[in-house]
Amino acid sequence: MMNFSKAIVRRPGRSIVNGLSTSAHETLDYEKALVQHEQYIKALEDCGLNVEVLDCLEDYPDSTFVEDVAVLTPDVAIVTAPGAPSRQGEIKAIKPVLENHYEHIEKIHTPGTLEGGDVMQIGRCFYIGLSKRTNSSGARQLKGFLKKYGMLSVPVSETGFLHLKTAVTYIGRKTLLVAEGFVLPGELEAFDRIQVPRAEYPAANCILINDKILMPAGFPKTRNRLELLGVDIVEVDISEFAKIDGGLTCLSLRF
Ligand code: CIR
Repeated sequence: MMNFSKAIVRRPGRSIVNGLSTSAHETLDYEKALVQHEQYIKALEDCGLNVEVLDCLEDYPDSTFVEDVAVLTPDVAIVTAPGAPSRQGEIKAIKPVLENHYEHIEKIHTPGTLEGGDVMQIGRCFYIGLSKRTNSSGARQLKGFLKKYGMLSVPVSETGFLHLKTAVTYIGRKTLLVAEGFVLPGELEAFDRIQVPRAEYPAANCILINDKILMPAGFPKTRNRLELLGVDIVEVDISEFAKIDGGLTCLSLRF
């Protein structure tokens, strides 16, 4: 079980239409994104979380993807060093927010890079994926901080996806939700898995919050498979954010 009581989100600014994307995409509809963001906050609240909503940062088009700028654990918050140059300035704005919640704050330093989307928490163990955004120095630094505060970590070899959690998320019951085509690295083989069909691959990015699973709307096959677990499902439409590779997890920090 993952027990969280709070979440931090950041409202998207108009500049989100210029957010980074790995594919050609339809222009993002800002008004619609704002509505979906509001619904996302409501969905987190429906999962029992108290949500702190931060103002938008127009200078940083991707700053609504707040998960990437910090790794939150029960005992320490780690401010990351985003691998995407256009996102590096986002970290200045998150530190003071975390100081209101955490006594202990650590920081990943260059040449290390690390984005929170590459970090999958399972209880007190954190799986750290290498990617174009997270390098081995960043992963090593995070491992050191986790060890210092009595937590475990396991490095995961590069997946070919944007972030580790683009391809795989933990949904409780010793089970991973895994995108079809993603070759599960040896480090994750011990878990049971539910496959997300290729046509529904954004649904591989779900969030276990307390006793519920938050999932993106519009993926009926994956929903059916999750329902077989007998778990409560909360759905939210994030189609505008998906246009620039945004998934469910990246829109919040949970702790
Ligand atoms: C980016 O490329 O940085 C954003 N457009 C999407 C970030 C998604 N973050 C995540 O999956 N943790």
